[in-house]
Amino acid sequence: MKILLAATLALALAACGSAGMHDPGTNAGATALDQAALGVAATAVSFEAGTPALTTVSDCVTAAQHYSDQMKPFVDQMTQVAGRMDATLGSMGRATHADVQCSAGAMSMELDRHMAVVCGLPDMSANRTEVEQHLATMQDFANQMRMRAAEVNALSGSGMSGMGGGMGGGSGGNMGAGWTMPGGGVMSWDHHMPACSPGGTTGPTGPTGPTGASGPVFADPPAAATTRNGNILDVSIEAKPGTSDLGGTTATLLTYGGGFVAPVIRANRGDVLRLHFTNSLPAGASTNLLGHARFETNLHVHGMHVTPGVNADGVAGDDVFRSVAAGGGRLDYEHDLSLQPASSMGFYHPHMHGAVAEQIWGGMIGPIDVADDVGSSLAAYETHVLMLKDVSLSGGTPTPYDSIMDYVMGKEGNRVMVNGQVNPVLPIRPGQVQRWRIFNGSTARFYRVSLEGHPLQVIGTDGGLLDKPYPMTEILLAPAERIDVLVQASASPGTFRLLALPYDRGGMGMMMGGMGGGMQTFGGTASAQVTLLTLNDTGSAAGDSLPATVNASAKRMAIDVASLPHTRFVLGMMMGKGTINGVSFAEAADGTVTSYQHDSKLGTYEVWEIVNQTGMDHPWHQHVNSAQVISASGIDPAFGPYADLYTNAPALKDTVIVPKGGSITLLVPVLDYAGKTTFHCHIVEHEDIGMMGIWNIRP
Ligand SMILES: [Cu+2]
Repeated sequence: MKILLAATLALALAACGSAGMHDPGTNAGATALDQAALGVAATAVSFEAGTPALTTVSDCVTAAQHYSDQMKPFVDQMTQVAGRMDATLGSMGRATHADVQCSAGAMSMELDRHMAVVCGLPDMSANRTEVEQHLATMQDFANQMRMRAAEVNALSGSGMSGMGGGMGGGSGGNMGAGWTMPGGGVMSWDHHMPACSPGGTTGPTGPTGPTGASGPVFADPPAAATTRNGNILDVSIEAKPGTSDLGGTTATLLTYGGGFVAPVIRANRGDVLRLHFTNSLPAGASTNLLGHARFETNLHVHGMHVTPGVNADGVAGDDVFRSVAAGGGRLDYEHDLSLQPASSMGFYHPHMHGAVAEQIWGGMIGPIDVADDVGSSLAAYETHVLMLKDVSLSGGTPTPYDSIMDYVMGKEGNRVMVNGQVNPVLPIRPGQVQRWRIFNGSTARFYRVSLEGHPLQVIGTDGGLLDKPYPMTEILLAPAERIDVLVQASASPGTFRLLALPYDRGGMGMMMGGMGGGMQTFGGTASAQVTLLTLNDTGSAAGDSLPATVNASAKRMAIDVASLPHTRFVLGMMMGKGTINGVSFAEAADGTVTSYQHDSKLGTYEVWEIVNQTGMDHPWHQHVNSAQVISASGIDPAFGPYADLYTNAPALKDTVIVPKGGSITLLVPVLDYAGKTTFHCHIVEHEDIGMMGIWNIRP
């Protein structure tokens, strides 16, 4: 049996690209299309009659099929009509078609989500009430989609001649909270319809950019306040609730320092970075869905080659097993960056097992930017930090983790931001070369990054600079991955969008074992195209050029891997838990830890083969030591360029995508620092449900 939910979504979102929009066939047959589509809307209304009984997982699959079949004509209809509106409504078309498509996509995704919840319940009979609630919501969405499709049809059908009276019959929605059409018509969506992504063409706009393009003017993250004494760099970091403007909406978030985006810590190789951490998140909060204290936290430095234990002076290193109490708990950390590569890029974020996802989702992640060596030729380029992060809000706060499926699927937000801004405008001069240090600070969203009309010249990754620029038309960026790119603006002025192209990081297909087999997926992890920022190429020409060489000393490690110890790590998901080699990381109330543990000997090299036996991509992350990708295999075409880059360039990676149904092999140096640390999936929701193990590096 084929699961069509993901396909339905793909259909809705594929049409968001311009190709579908300007399909001459769609335009030519506009009137006939409307009639046909209205015919569909008028007849396909009955969900009750054919709804299958739900008692087993396979029933659930049947139900998924049923709802998918019911939804498909409406999604089709809306995307087709959207295309027609775009072609015929001229200047007003841009917003309208995007809204229609976006809503179709969002509804489809929401339907997927509810289906995933229903089918993911371990015992359907025992959770009858919950199942019925979700089914009711799905029916409601499907019915609403039918009504909205009719509404869109009525509007666009009469649109050319009378937009003012454009709302046809069959609406039934309230007229207050919709989107206003030129000429007075209002397209309404009921209050409980899923929100539309503002990250594309429909987001709220701020002040007008330098010229032409509209949106807030791009801003780098603020720099963290530091005190320097020789190579001692002191930084105070406070976790606390704070209020920020996110693309025109005021939101109360979990922050570092009171605002979002978190400040960037700028350090040098050779610094002793002393982080003075205070946890001012409120004490006394309840435990979360997983049973962990919601606001207990700590501060991990991701991607830093530093000790995972305690420093010689007794101060904590990057010890992720310590916790800092809410309500004012303090801990000082000390990180000796003498062995940290220059030009590398890291993060600071919580690593409190069971609460990581909620805290990062809520806003607690910030970049660490390790400077270039003095005299680097890269200093000549205008450089920006791009911190990518998504969130959804409900009632002005991040939407809560309220089902185990939030953890199984990983949460993606409908508000996709760069440095807390929605689609900001970044000015560049014709011919100018800019350097962008791009961080994926999302909990679960993958970004398939591409710049219209321009290659991205990749010059660095997680662990520092590459030997030369690697031109890429697109590259995947999983949670916690970083790329350092040069962009040379076209000599011809214009605006160019930095996009996250559509990508499907997979779903629950293989988890549900035996329900049709293979790689079929359902549960909405397919993401639509999003505009991250708009590059405004304007002004006087610059005479910049790209470097031929970036870091002459960067070379792939040439080690005969055949003689090295070889370990296989198998990633799995089962019954709402993530596993490594069959073991799910867990911490009992009395502190007892259950974990898969891998022991290594300091001063050696190892080969790690990481195998993904789930239907979903997992970004593998190991602490302390960055590794070289020896081989990578996956089925998604978007994984091809990624695998090519990392198996050929001298890249040091601490986070690597293990694609659905695929595997990666790493050459792992085990150097310089002994102690106990971890490896885990960096869809941090998966870490929270146990896709983590202990890495014990023996002296
Ligand atoms: Cu994962």
